[in-house]
Amino acid sequence: MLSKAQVAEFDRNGCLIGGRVIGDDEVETLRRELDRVIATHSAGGFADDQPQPVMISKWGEKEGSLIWQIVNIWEASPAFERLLYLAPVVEPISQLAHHGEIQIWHDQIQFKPPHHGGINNWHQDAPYWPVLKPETPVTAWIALDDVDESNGCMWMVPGSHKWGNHIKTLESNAPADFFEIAKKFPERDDVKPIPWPVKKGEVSFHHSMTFHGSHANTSDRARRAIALHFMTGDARFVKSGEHPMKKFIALEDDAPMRDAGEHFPQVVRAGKPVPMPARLNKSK
Ligand SMILES: O=C(O)CCC(=O)C(=O)O
Repeated sequence: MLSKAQVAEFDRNGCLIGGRVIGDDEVETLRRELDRVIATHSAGGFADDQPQPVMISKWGEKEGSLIWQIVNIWEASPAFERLLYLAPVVEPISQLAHHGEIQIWHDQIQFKPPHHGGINNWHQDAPYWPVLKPETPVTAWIALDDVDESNGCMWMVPGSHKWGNHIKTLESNAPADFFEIAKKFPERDDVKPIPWPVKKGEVSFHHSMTFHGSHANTSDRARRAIALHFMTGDARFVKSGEHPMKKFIALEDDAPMRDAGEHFPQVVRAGKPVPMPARLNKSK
C-alpha cells in the first residue's frame, strides 16, 4: 500500500517510484524467460498452438540502435503472468488510479541491449491507445536491471499529465534532440525533464498522460524492463481506434472493457487484489 503522501505526490507529478516488488531470484527467472522468448522468435517463431506474445518487434536496427519491444509476454510465460497479480504492484495501481476495479490492458517489454540500445522518443501513452476511453490508466514499470542515466533510463516531465494531449509536439522532437524537449514548448516555463533511475526489481508508476521517454543505452550493461499498462473499471471500447490488442476485443462501440475477455484479466476487484490463479503458484 502507498501512503497518502505518495498518492499525493503521484497526483501532483504524474510519476512515482514505488520501491522493490520482486527479489533477485525472480528477476533471474524473468531474464531467462525473456531470453527464451527472444530465442524462440529468432529461431523461426512460435508454433501456432504454443503460448506466445501478441507482438515481438525490433526497433531501429537499421540505424544501428536497437530496442526489443514485446507485447503481452505474459501470455507466453507464467513467470511474467505472475507479475500481473502482485499485490505490491496492483494495490498501488488501484490507489493511484483512484479506482477499485483494475484490469490489465497489456504489457510491454522494453529491452535495450548494451552499447547500441535505442532511444524511446518523448511521448504520452494514452494517445497511443485510441481504442480506450477515458484516458485514465496508470502504468507500472518494473526494472529487470539497475536502470540509470548510463544505460538509458526513462526521463519524466513532472506535472505534465495535467496539460492535455501534446503527442504531436512530442513526436516532432527529433530523437537526437532528446534533451532539448523544453524548446518545443516555448510558451511554458515548466517543462523540466528529470532522469528517472529505477533499481533492479523496483517498480515505477507513471500516468498515461505524463510526458516521458528514454535515451540511448551506450553502456556495457543491458537495460531490461517490463511496463504493465492497466485500465480502470470505467474503461470503454472505442471501435474506430487502432491498436495491436484490438483483434482480441469482440465488443460493440462504447461497450465496457470489463467484458473484453481473457486477454484482459481483472487484477483488482472491489479494491482488493484478485488472488493469483492457482496454476501460477507452481509453474516456473
Ligand atoms: O522503457 C522505456 O524506455 C519507455 C517505457 C514507456 O514508454 C512506457 O512504459 O510507457
